[in-house]
Amino acid sequence: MKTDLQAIASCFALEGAIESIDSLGEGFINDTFLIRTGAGTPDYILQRKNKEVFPDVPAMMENIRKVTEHIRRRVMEEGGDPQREAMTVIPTRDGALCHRDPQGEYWAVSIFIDDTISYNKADSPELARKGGEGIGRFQSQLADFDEPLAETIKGFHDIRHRFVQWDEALARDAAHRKAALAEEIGWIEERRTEMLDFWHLVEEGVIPARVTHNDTKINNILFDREGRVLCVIDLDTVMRSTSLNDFGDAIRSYCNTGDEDDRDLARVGMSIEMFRAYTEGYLSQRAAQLLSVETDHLAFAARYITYEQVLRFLMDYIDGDKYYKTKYAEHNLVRTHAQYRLLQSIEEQYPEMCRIVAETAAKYRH
Ligand code: ADP
Ligand code: GN1
Ligand code: MG
Repeated sequence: MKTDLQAIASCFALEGAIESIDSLGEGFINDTFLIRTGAGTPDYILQRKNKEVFPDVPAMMENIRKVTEHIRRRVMEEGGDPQREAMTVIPTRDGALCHRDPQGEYWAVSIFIDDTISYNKADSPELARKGGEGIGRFQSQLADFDEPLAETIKGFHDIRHRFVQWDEALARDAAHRKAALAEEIGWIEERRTEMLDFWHLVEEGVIPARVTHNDTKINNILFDREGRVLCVIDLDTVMRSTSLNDFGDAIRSYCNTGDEDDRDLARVGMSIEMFRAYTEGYLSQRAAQLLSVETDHLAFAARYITYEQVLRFLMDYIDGDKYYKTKYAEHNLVRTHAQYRLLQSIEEQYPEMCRIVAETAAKYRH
């Protein structure tokens, strides 16, 4: 049945008359639309939230409401523009944070932040530095957030949980692809122990839990025309975890010289220049707050999150492409190879990355 976007949009407390509704963005998870209204009233983002990925959309929207209200208060204290530097969730006309349509799909609306620029990778060290500052600022804004948050995706960056899913996916071999993937499966298995050893520090509380975004890839950040981070969006995965996730996922996207799904592996690699710049921006905001056990693991976080991404793309391919949106049959396998090439590049440059983090942390700690 065709979705009646107009009817769905009308359920929300929008200002102005709806002039158009068009598909928008490159997200892999939700379906996103831009609602244009006339001059003098805001435009809006309408999203079908993916209920296969997020089992409790109302609880997720409650997280987003709490977090965006907190950020809005902080932006106002800092003298910023709360309409552009914080996301604004628009409730339904009945006051709910999301609308459930007759097919059981969940929809949510927020204000569209216009006149912004988005990127898929950093095009200059300056942009990477500003990106690091922006994520540092986001984490600082939420440092005193003390309300409960629902776990919107169970074990999202918990590699022990990911291995349970991985082992199940291999056992199921739902798409009968496993036999052809011995080499790729080996990439995951070779690194299983070192990844679990790292995660053990999180499980033991040695590395503390903080409120983190968990999906800081560069296209989840809106930049202004001066190249500053205006607003961090896609808050579906804001939860308590380790702040290292946000650093690692940002490095994975900002510093890749190729595309996340590049077929030409010669283009893929981690730019140490971008790494230095992002680290500089991030630690300029966060070095004084982070424990040394956190800074000591920042460089490793880039390995951890990139490894996890290889695992997730490969697992989805083995499962028959159920999780991520794909554009062609082998897309998840191409993504796996490109992310693995990136992981190798990060591993090769790891000693230098550790040196850069240590020097930069020392510079900003006091
Ligand atoms: P997904 O979870 O599918 O990645 P996102 O929340 O990231 O969905 O939204 C997809 C894209 O829509 C973003 O990358 C961004 O380009 C655009 N977008 C989403 N929310 C807003 C917003 N409030 N203002 C402007 N653009 C937005
Ligand atoms: C997804 O939602 P989006 O497209 O911003 C995914 C991330 C992955 C990323 C890979 C909820 O991000 O975890 O790192 O794709 N989000 C979710 O590009 O699974
Ligand atoms: Mg997104």
